[in-house]
Amino acid sequence: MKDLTLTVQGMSCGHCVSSVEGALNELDGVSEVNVNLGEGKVDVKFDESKVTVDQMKEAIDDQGYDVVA
Ligand SMILES: [Cu+2]
Repeated sequence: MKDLTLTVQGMSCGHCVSSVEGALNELDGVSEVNVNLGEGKVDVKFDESKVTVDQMKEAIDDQGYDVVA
């Protein structure tokens, strides 16, 4: 299990938080998602053998938000 913090731009309200959380939780291998709206940070706990960082970035991107780091 690995921890990662992504910096995401464009999240502005609770709806954005649930969109990002929902998209990440749908991925097999993601076990925990925590969005910090004020800081624009997304903490994820995931299984490296099941899901890649790129897949998680893409899932966030698909919701209309930019992963900048
Ligand atoms: Cu929003």
